[in-house]
Amino acid sequence: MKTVHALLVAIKTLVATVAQAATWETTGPNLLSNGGFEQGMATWGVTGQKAAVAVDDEVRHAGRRALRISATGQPGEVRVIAGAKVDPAKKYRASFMAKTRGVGHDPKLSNADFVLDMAASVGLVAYAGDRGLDWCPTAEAVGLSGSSDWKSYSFDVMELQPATTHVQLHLLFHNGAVGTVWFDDVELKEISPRRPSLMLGSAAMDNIFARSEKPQVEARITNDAAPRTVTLRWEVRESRGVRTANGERRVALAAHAARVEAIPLGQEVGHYIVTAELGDQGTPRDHDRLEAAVVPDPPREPCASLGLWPGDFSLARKAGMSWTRDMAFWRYLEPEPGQWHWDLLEAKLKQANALGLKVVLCFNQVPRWESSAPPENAAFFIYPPKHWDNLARFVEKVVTRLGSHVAAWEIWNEPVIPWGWKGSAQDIVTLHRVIHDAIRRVRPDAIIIGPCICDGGLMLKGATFQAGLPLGILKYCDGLAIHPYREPRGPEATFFFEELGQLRRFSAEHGIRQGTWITEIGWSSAEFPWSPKLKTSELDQAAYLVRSAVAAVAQQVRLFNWHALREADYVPDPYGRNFGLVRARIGGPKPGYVAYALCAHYLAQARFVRRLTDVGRACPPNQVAGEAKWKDLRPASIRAVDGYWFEQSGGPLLIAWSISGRQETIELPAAGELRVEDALGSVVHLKPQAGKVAIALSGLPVYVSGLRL
Ligand SMILES: [Ca+2]
Repeated sequence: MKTVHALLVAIKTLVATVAQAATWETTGPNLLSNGGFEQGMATWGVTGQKAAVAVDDEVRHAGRRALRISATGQPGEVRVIAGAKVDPAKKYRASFMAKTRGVGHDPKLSNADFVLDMAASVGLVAYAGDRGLDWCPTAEAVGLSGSSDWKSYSFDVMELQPATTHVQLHLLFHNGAVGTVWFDDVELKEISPRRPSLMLGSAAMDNIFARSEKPQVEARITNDAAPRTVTLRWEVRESRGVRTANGERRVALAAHAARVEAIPLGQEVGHYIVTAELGDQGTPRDHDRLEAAVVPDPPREPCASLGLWPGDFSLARKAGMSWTRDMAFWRYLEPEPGQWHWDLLEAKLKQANALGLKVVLCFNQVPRWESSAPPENAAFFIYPPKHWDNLARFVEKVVTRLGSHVAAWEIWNEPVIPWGWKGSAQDIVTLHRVIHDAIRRVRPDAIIIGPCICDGGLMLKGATFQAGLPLGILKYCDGLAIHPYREPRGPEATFFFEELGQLRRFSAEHGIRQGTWITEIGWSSAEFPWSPKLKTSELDQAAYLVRSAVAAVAQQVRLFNWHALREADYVPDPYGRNFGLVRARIGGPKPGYVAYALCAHYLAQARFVRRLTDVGRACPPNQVAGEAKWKDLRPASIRAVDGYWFEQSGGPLLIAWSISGRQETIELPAAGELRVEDALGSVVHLKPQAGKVAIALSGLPVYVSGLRL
C-alpha cells in the first residue's frame, strides 16, 4: 500500500534540497496573469470534469471573484491550468489563497488515484517545449484537505532541469475527490535570497558523507551592495543534543560578493544538526540550519540481504545496501495498447546496476484499456485484466527487454489486500500463474517471488491463507515475498523474529527454495493514525529499523528492503509522509539513515551465531522460534533485553538493546576493554572491573566488540 510513493518520489527533483523558504524573498511581477480570476477564466485552461469548475463572485479572497472547484466523487480528475515562461537558472515561488469545504475522498472508492490521501493539490509541471520533464503528470507540492477558511499556501521551486522552457501550475482535484476548494491570488514569482544571506549546504547529496569524503558543510554567504565584515557563528550537535563542534569567524564581504566558508563535521559516524548565524548587533542577520550525516565507507562486499527503496540509488549504495526494488507499472509502461514507454524504468535499472545494486522488479497496476473494472471506475488499475493473455504478453515484453537488469521478479504488489487487488482468491492464483509462466518462458532460471502478503499479524498460517487464498499459489513462488509492517508496535512485541522462523519452516515444508523476501517493511516516524497516542519518534524509527534488520538477517531472509529511502512531503498526513530516512523537501538525513548505514556496515562482515536472552545466558538458535507457536507466546515470555551474537573477523560481536526502551543494564564477562558503539555512531570504551563490564542499554541497539563469549 505504500508503493505508490515510488511513482512520486522521482518528481521531487523539482524541489529544493538545500534552501529553506524563509531566507528567500519574492521579487518581480506575478508571472501568471489573471491569478485573481478577476477576468474570469481568461488565461486558465480546464481539463477533466469541466462542469466542476466555476468563477465565484460571492466567495472570494480579494477583488470581486475567485475560482471554485466542486467535486462530488465522480470518477475522473479536474485540472485548472495556467502556464508561464521561466528561466531554468532561476528559482520561483508558487503561492495561492485557498478556502476548503469538506475536501476528502469518496469512501466508496477505496483505491482511487489519491491513494496518497490527497484529494486536492496544487503542483507544478515543467516542460521543455511540448515535452513534459517529469515521470508523473504533476509535481504535487501542496495538498489540500478538510475544511478551512482562507489560508495562504506556497511552495518553492528551487531546481528546474536545464532544458525547461516553461512551467504549468495545476490546481488539481484527484480522481474521485469530494468537496469544494476556492482559489484566489494565485501567483508564481521569482525569488532571490535575502541579503546579506546565509545558506547552509554541502557538496554531498542530502549532506550525507562517507567518512573518507572529507565531511564538511558549506556556509554560502551572499552580500548586498554595502561592503562589510560580518561574524559567522556555528555549532554542530549530534542528534541527541551533544555538541561536537562550534566556532566563530569574521568574514569580509565585498559589495555583491558571495563567499563560501567551510564548517568541518569531523569523521566520526553520526547524525548531526548544524546551525549557523550570520551578522552582528546592528547589522542585518540571517541564520540557517541543516542536518548532515557521516556514515562508514560502503563495504566492498555489502551485507547480501539488505535493501532500501525508493529514492536515489546512490544513497542506497552509500548506506551499504545490496538491493533496491522498483515497479513495472503496466499502466505507465503501456498506457495504450502497443505504446511502450521504456525510457525511465530502463534508465533507472541501469543506474541501479551500475552502482552495484540488485533489483527486485515488481509487476503492478493494470492499464485502463485492459482493466475489467466498471467503466469510469477510479481504481481501475487494481482490477484483473480483461484478457489474461494480454497480461502474459506484457510480462514477456518486460522480461525480454529488462530481464538482464533484474535479479528477482515479484509477481504483484500486495494482491492479497482489498486495496491492492479487486479479484477473487482464484483471480489471485491466476495472476500468479500467468505472470510466473510468462517470466519462465523468457527466463527459465529467473527467481520469482510472491504472493506479497502484507498482513500485520501472522502471515501464512494465519488470516490470509485461512481466508481462502489457496496454498496452490505457492507453486508459482520460488521465494516468499512479504510486507511485515508492525506499526505502531516494535519488532519484538509483534514476534518478528519468531514469525520469520515460522516462515523458514513453512518454506521448508512447501518446497520454497528461495526463502523469505521482505520486499517492504517500515515504521513511519509519526503518530499512528488509528491510535494517535502511539507515536514512533525518529529515534524509535532508527531503533526499530536496526532491530528488525538484525532479526531478519539472523533468520537468513534473502532480502530486508526498507520502505522508504526518502520522505514523501507531498503527502499531507504525517504518517504517510514520514516513512523515509531522508527528508524530502529540504533534504538531509534523519537519524534512521545513519543507523541503517552503520547496521549494514557491521552486518556486512558478520555471521549470525545465536540469539541471546538476558545476560550471558544463551538459548540455542531458534529455541523460541522453533518450539513455540506464535499464538502461544505471551509478552511475559519476551525478555527485557534482546541480543544477537554474530562472529566477525575481530571476534564476537554482540548487538543488544532494551526491548521496552527503558534503561536495562547488562553485565558482560570481559578480559579486556570493550568497544561499545551505539546505533548512531557514539563510541565508548569500557574497562572491566572484576572481569565484568556493565553496559546500560536503551531501545537503540549497541554494537559490542572485544568480547570473549
Ligand atoms: Ca480575486
